[in-house]
Amino acid sequence: MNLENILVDIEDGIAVLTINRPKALNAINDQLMSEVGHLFSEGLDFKSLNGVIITGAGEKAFIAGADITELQNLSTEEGYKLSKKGHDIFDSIESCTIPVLAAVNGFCLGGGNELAMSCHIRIASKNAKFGQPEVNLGLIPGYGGTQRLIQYLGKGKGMDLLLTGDMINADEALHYGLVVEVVEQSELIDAAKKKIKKIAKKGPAAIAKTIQLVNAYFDKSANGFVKEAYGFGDAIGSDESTEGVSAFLEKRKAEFKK
Ligand code: CO8
Repeated sequence: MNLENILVDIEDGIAVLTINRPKALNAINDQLMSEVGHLFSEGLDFKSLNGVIITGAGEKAFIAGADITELQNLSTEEGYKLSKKGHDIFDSIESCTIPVLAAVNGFCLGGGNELAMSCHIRIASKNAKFGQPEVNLGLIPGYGGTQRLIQYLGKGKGMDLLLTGDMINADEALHYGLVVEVVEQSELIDAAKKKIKKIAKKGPAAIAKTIQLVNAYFDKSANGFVKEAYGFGDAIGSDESTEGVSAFLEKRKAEFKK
C-alpha cells in the first residue's frame, strides 16, 4: 500500500511511525486510518522488530482527532461502519505482540487520544494536551474513547472529560496514569526508544503473552465497543452533529437545540 500520510523509519529494530498531516494537526482521515490498518496487519514485519513508536509530525500536535472535514453529511450507517473500522484497526494495535508506544508531542484529541490509548504505553512531551472533545461537535467518541478512557482514568475523571470535552495537560495525564512519563519535546523519541530497548531485553514470548493477558482483563461479554459504534452512527446521522460539525468548519460557536 502506498503510504501518503505516515512516514515509516526503521532503525535498530524500532519502527517510528510519524503521522504526517501537520497542516490539519495530523487529523485522521479515512485514508490515514487505512494506512494504520495496513501497517498493523501486513505492512510491518513484527518478527524483526522490538517495538513501534507512533508520533505526530511537527511540534504542535500528536493527532487533533478524526478529520472533521470528513464528518459532514454522513448517514447513520456510514457512521457505524467508520466507527467499526476504527475499532478493528485500533484493536490490532492493542493486540500487537510487540510493544507499541505513543510518543505524544502536542494535542492528543478525539480519535488521536483513542489511537494513543490503543497503544500499550504513552510518553508525553510537556506541551501535550489530552481530551475527547466530540461533544462540542454534537458527537460521541467513535474509536473506542467511551471504553478505553474509563479503563485508564476510572469512571469519575473519565466521565468528566467525556461530558465536558475539557482537556488535561501532560502533568495531569501523568497524575491519572494516562501517560507514564513527561519529558521535553526534544527528548521524546529518545525516551520512547529507551523504553522499547529496556523491554527488548526481556523474553519476547513473555512480553507477547503479558500484552495478551492484560488485554484479556478488559474483554467483557457485554461489548461497549459495539454499543459505541451504533451510538456513533446515531450521533453522526443527527441534526445535532450536523450543526456541531458545520460550526467547527465555519469557525463559529455551535448552537445546539434542546
Ligand atoms: N480535523 C480537521 N482539521 C483540523 C482538525 C480536525 N480534527 N483539528 C484542527 N484542524 C485544522 C484546523 O481546521 C486548521 O485548519 P486551517 O488552518 O485550514 O484553518 C488547522 O488544523 C490548525 O488548527 P487551528 O487553527 O484550529 O489551531 P488552534 O491552535 O487554534 O487550535 C485545536 C488547536 C484546539 C486542536 C483546534 O484545532 C481544535 O479544536 N481542533 C478540533 C479538535 C476536535 O474536535 N477533535 C475531535 C474530532 S472528532 C473525533 O475525533 C471523532 C473520533 C471518532 C470518529 C469515528 C468515525 C469517523
